[in-house]
Amino acid sequence: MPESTPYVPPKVWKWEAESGGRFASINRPIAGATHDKELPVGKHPLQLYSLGTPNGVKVTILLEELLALGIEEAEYDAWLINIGQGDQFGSGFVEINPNSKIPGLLDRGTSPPTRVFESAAILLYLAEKFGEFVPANGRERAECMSWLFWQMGSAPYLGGGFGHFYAYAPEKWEYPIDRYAMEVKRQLDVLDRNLASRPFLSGDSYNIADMATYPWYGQLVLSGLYDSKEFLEVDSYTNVVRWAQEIHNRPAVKRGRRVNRASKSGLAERHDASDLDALEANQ
Ligand SMILES: N[C@@H](CCC(=O)N[C@@H](CS)C(=O)NCC(=O)O)C(=O)O
Repeated sequence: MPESTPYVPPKVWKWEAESGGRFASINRPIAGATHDKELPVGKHPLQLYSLGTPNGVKVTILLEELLALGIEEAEYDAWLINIGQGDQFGSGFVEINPNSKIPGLLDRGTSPPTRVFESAAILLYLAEKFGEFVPANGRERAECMSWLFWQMGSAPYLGGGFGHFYAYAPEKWEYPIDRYAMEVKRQLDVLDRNLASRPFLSGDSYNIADMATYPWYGQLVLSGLYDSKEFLEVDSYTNVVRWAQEIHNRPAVKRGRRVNRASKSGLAERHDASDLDALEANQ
């Protein structure tokens, strides 16, 4: 095999060419809007601008769970932000999320309207607004916050690290795949040990920590995100599989998974509970 020349970084990094791989064309080293585009506004106070990725689905799961409890004020309009086409860099979206990533929420029920970005901040905002799915105080709340923030700190190693190098990078490189596979397996073991002694991540109650973690680590063990089921031996994390399956089967979770998905089994946009009812009736 020919020896490859090791990369020597220049003194100053310059953005000269796309790095290759999936998503290379939307990555930029600068923030801010690239074009003017107002966001659409629907009839409900809650306007969600998102996509049915793991980070997006966290929020639609919570909203559907709130609606399933009969909280009508949680009705929402969900608009599709197509990150592959650069919608996240439109001026209206950047006003809601200066970080140009889905999900973004605008609560027009407050005066002035409240913008919220970062999926965990959105989960916490909604859970506190409606007083559900977050323990009010004490040790239980601390435990819920700990797992919620654990998820936010950990998932970038799964998606941006392991997923990127295992599935999206232009070539397979052993060093980064080894590094991130090891970290993701360690994270799965953290979850598995925790779930050995309790039904849900923070104890007996199903809450926003589970809703944040299921779309990443739950989907990883159930369907093998990045086609990695065998590679990571995900079936061996039996407590995670049991926990994920239980959440996966919840009716509200099934509904939440379908929102902001431009596919036959999903809805690109959702503006009323009846949109999902109709979809479910047809399948
Ligand atoms: N920490 C953020 C991450 C959000 C995120 O990475 N969103 C991705 C989709 S899952 C995105 O919008 N990517 C578009 C881009 O990077 O340009 C959160 O949890 O809300």
